[in-house]
Amino acid sequence: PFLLNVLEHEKFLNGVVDTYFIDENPQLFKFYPSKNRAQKLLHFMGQTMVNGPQTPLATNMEPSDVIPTVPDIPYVKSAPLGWRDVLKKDGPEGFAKKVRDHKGLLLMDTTFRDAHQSLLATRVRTYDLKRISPYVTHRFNNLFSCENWGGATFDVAMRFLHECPWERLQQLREQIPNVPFQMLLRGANAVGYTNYPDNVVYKFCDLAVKHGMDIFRIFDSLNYFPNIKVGMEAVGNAGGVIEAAISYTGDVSDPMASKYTLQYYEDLATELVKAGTHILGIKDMAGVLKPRAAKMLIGALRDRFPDIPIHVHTHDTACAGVASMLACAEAGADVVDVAVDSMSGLTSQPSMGAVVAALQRTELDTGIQLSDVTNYSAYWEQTRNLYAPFECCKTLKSGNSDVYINEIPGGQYTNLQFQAFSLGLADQFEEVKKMYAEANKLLGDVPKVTPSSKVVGDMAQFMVQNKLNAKMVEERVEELSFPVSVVEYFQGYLGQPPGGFPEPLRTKILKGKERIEGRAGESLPPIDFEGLKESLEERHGNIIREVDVMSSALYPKVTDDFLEFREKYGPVDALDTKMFFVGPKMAQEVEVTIEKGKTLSIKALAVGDLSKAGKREVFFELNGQTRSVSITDEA
Ligand code: 3PY
Ligand code: ZN
Repeated sequence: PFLLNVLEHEKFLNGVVDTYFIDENPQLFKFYPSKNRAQKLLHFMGQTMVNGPQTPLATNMEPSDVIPTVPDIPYVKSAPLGWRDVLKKDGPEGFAKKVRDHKGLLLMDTTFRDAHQSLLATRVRTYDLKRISPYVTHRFNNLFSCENWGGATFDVAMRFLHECPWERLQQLREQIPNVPFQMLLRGANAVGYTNYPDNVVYKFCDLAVKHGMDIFRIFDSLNYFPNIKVGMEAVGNAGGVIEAAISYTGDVSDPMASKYTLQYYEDLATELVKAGTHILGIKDMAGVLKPRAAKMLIGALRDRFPDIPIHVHTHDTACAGVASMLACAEAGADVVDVAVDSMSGLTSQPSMGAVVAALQRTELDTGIQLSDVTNYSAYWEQTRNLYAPFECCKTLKSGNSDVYINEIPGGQYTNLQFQAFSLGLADQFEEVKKMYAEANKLLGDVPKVTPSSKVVGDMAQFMVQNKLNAKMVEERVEELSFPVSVVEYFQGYLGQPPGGFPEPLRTKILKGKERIEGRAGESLPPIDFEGLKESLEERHGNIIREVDVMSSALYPKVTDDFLEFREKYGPVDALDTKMFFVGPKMAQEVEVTIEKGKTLSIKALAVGDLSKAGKREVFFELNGQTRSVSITDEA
């Protein structure tokens, strides 16, 4: 598939080639990949037709046949002004001040990130995000922000959707110039599951800003301030808006609470404000902030920090999200998180339409039109049907107030269920949820959010599989072989938990293994980006961009696989979603735009018989001409 570019050199073409020609022109031996993207796409489609989906589907539900209708936008030449224009003009501090001075309640729309991370296993593709982006630009210019990046989207984009997360960000930025973009940054863990060297976090934020990111919600899964601080500094240096966030757990309205009290949150908020956060984030990742607790917490923080905008995030797992967000708004929050109606509720965010309607004609009016929400929601209702194979919440048909007991984050709920199913523990999912609460206590009662939530989840599954309860774990700790994530947590790889590690459990589990007492990232040697680039080029040729190097620093194996896949199959992100997941229907003509102004017309014609060599010829019509690809039948 590689073309030798010596063949295109002017001197070579003119026959002026002496023996030094090659020595003097080392660039001739840098190869670039073949440009035949159309043939590669046919290859991908042929693979899907012969061997089934090229990305694992979670269930046997079929993506629906719908082509979601994009609502009309008014014909205007340019995008209306939005909060991003304020940010560009006034910078992060000026932006924060104007947000604080704003009278109505502002909304962040999570539809492009957390909503589908929580409901559809993060599988929504750039293709569907881009289609609705002009509508967001024109009808939702009042949004505080559009959350569209970070969290699990980075890794899932490459691992399962075979698309580049950086290209997603850049392409959405081109479509939505006026609404600030927001992302979720896991502090020193960036968009991964473990501490990275500091230079990775710094460069990651720098590249994110360069590709269009504006506001960074920065948290740490143990509320460990040194981990949050690394993220804050990285974002500040990159010129982004710093939204340092407290991960909320427990119940401040419970008079018996002894660990996660108002005082605990006020102290942490004070640290974040002192460290220079532009906005104070409250991240209620499980949706356990009850309305009364919301009033107490936001009220206390509002009194203490009258000048800092407060931005609250929640999940609607128990169906109390709208009530809580209204309570936050009344207690003085400036911004709350919602998802468009058809992508809201349950483990996702509360409904945008419900919050908009509740505040109409009040002092807190959001300035968003309910009819626009309806149109936006209709698009997403249809689009969601394309992702039917990932609607796996079989047990989550309704709200679940047991979240106040197990405190499972919204984003983890579906994941844990997937894992329970794949381990053959489907019937025991209830048991896993109960054990999750016990595992949390064993690990020291920690905030549970990526990656600490994974540690608690792994521990819970381990306990269910081995028929252990907390007491039995404590009694038999020396003879048990714990999951790697649990051992690493106790070693201190994620940071230090509030109140310290539980003893004697830690000592007994570690059995003399190394302990990190401070911040893990501090002792990690910096990544050599140049060296990494060279090693990527050795494997993939001369196609490596700065962003690929960064992706590889975060997820080496996933990035290698992604680059190899792209080399083999071309821009599969250009295919519509049903086609991407399950391939084309026979004889149906589809248009695929592989770049602006370059559209292919493709029709699948036939799949040939199995040859002696175990292959099948798959026939297509490509722009009116017959083409075929030869595919090994893996069955
Ligand atoms: C993530 O880290 O991806 C989260 O959404 C945490 O809530
Ligand atoms: Zn969330």
